[in-house]
Amino acid sequence: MERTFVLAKPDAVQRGLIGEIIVRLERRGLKLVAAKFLSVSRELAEEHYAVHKGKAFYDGLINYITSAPVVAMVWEGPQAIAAVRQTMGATRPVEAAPGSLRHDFGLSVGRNLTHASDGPETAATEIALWFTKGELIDWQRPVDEWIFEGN
Ligand code: D4T
Repeated sequence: MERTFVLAKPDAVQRGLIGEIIVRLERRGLKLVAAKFLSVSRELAEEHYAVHKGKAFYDGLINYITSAPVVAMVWEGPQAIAAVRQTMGATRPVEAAPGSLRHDFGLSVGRNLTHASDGPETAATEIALWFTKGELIDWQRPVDEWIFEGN
């Protein structure tokens, strides 16, 4: 089973879209294994977005992610990384598929509502950056046999 890191970014929190993000992931069948509401420090933001340091949009990105609280989450399921990115839609909302969250609620790449890990290595790094091991909850959900084939 795969795990992926998801952020409801400051714009999603300010716009009252935390529930919308969670309901879409729950409805898809993914299982929540960790969640917390927090203000992002500059240090954490810079570590999370280290790969983008030096790019033209970097300073704006750091200011944006530290500007208001976020909800950090870990979701689990078969191919959870691909499934969550598909539910979120392309990074640029005007390129996101109709029905995806960024399409349905977004317009600007710099206000694109969510973050989701883009591969197994980033998922592992991001989960370890944002959560302690003790914050990741292993729990059983009987309905999984009706969602996950071969569970
Ligand atoms: P995140 O990391 O926020 O989920 O976005 P993506 O994984 O979908 O996209 P990314 O890493 O390419 O970009 C990280 C973050 O930077 C913002 N951004 C990106 C921006 O403001 N201007 C840009 O031109 C790009 C490419 C949006 C997401």
